[in-house]
Amino acid sequence: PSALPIFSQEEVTKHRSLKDGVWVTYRGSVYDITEFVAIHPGGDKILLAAGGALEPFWALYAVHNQEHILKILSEYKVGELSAEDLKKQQTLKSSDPYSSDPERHPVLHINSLKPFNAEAPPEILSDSYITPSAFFFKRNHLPVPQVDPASYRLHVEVLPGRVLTLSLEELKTRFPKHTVTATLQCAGNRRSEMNKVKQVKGLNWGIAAISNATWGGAKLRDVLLAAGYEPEVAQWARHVQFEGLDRDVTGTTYGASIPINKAVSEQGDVLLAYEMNCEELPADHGFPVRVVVPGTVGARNVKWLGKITVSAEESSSHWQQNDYKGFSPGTDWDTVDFKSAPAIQELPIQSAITTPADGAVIYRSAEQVTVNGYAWSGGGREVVRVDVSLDGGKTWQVAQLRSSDKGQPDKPSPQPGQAWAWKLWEVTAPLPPEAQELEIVCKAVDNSYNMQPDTVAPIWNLRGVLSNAWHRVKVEIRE
Ligand code: HEM
Ligand code: MTE
Ligand code: MO
Repeated sequence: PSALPIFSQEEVTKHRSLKDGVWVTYRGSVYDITEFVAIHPGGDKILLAAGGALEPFWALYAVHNQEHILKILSEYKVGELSAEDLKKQQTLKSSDPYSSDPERHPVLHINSLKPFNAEAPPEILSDSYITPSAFFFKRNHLPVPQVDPASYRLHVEVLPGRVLTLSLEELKTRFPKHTVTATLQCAGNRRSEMNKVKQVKGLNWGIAAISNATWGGAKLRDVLLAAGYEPEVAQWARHVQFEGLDRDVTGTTYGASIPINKAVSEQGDVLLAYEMNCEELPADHGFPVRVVVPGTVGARNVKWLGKITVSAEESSSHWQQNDYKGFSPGTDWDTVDFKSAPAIQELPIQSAITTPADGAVIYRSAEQVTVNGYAWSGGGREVVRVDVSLDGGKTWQVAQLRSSDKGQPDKPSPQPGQAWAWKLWEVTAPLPPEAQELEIVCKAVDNSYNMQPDTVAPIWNLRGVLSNAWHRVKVEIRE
C-alpha cells in the first residue's frame, strides 16, 4: 500500500512540458520524469508521452521492456492513477505494430523481439564465406514496413524541388546492375564485452552483428547522375541523405546520410540494392530497395529506401545526430554532448573468434585445436594478417586467411581501397603439453597497419559502439 497521492488523468495531462513538468503513467502509476528527459538515450521523443500513458509507445519501442529500464522509471514515481481513469485507459488497448513482421529462423539469438534484432550463433557465421540471408544479422529500429513493389516509388532529389521518381522496374531496367560482395557490421557489434567493464545503453550484441553478402543493384552514382548531379551541384553538395519507409508513431522515418564523395565516387561502390545473395531482398533486409554503403557502419545502409536527397547538411535524424557516435570512456550520460563528436562512418579494424566457443571443453586426446574466426576493416582497407595466441597473448602465430568457402579457390585480390568483404581465418595448433586451460586471443591488421586495442576498458563508451578489442575465449582442456 503506497502512501503516495492519487491523481486523475486530468491532473496528469496538465504536465506536458519541461516548464509545467513532464508526467506520464505506466500500469496505473504516475511518474514525474521532468529530470530524466535531458538524459534519455532515445532523445526528446520521450516528450511525446508527456501527460499520457507510456504503454503504446513502449509497445512500439519495446527495447524498454527490460528490468533496468523499469528500475529507472520507478525512481520517478510520484503517485497512483485513479482507478476510474486506469479502467478507461485499458479500454484503449492498441494493436501491435509488429504483427506484420516477417517470419524468422528460430536458430537466431534474439536481442530484442520488437523491434526485431537478432544474430546467428557464431559457429554458423564462419561456416560460410557468404552469409545465407536467413542467418544474416537483423537490426531494426522500428516495425518492418510492408511495401507493395508495384506501387513502390523511389524519390531522388539532387536539386531542391527537382525530383526524379523511379519505380522498382525503372530502377532495375534504366541502370546497369552491379554486384558487390560487402560485409555489413552494426556499430554495436560486440557491445556485450563493453557491458562487462561498465554497463552501457544498447542492445547486448555478441560477436555476430556482422555478416557478409553479395548485393545486386544500381549504382547510387548512376542514379544521382541521372537525377541531375553535375559539377555545379558539387560546389555546394556535401552529403547524401537517405530516408526509410519505416516510421515511428509520429510518422518520423528512419534516416541517415553519407558524405557526397563516397556516394558519387566510381570506386565507392555504393549500391541501391534490390538483390541479396542472388534473390530479391528479404523483408527484414529492406525489401524492395536498400542502400549498401561498403566499408561504412551498418546504420548508414538504409533499408526500405523511400527518398534520397543531395544536401549541404547531414541527415537531421536521431540516428545521425544523437546516436552512433563515439566518446571518451570519461564521458557519461550526464556530460555527453552529441554535437561534439562526428557521426560514425568508416569502421575500425575488427576480428573475432567464432569457434571454439568461450567455455568449451577440449579433450587432451584430440592433441590439437582448430580456431576459426572472421576479420574485417572499414573504408575498404584490406585485412592483411590475423595473429592468434593460445596463451593469453604471450606467444602468437599467424592464421590462414581466405576469401571464399573452405576448399574453394580464393577470389582475386580487390583493388586497394575496395576490400569491402571480410576474410575468414583458421589456425590449427598442437595442444600445449602442460596447459589445463587455453586463453585464445585474436587480433587483425589491415593494409594501413591499423591494429585492434588489447583491452576494452580504454575504448569503453556510454553507447557501447566501436567495440573492437582483442577477442578472447577460454577453453578447458580435460584429460
Ligand atoms: C531508448 C529509457 C520513454 C523512445 C531508451 C533507453 C533507455 C530509455 C534506458 C536505452 C535503451 C537501450 O538501448 O538499452 C526510457 C524511460 C522512459 C522512456 C525510463 C520513460 C520514463 C520513452 C518514450 C519514447 C522513447 C515515451 C517514445 C515516444 C526511445 C527510443 C530509444 C529509447 C526511440 C532508442 C532505441 C534505439 O536505440 O533504437 N529509453 N525511455 N522512450 N527510447 Fe526511451
Ligand atoms: N534502415 C532502416 N530503414 N531502418 C533501420 O532500422 N537499421 C540500420 C540499417 N538500416 C535500419 C536501417 C542499422 S543500425 C543497421 S546495423 C543495418 O541497417 C542492419 O542491416 P541488416 O538488418 O540488413 O543486417
Ligand atoms: Mo546498427
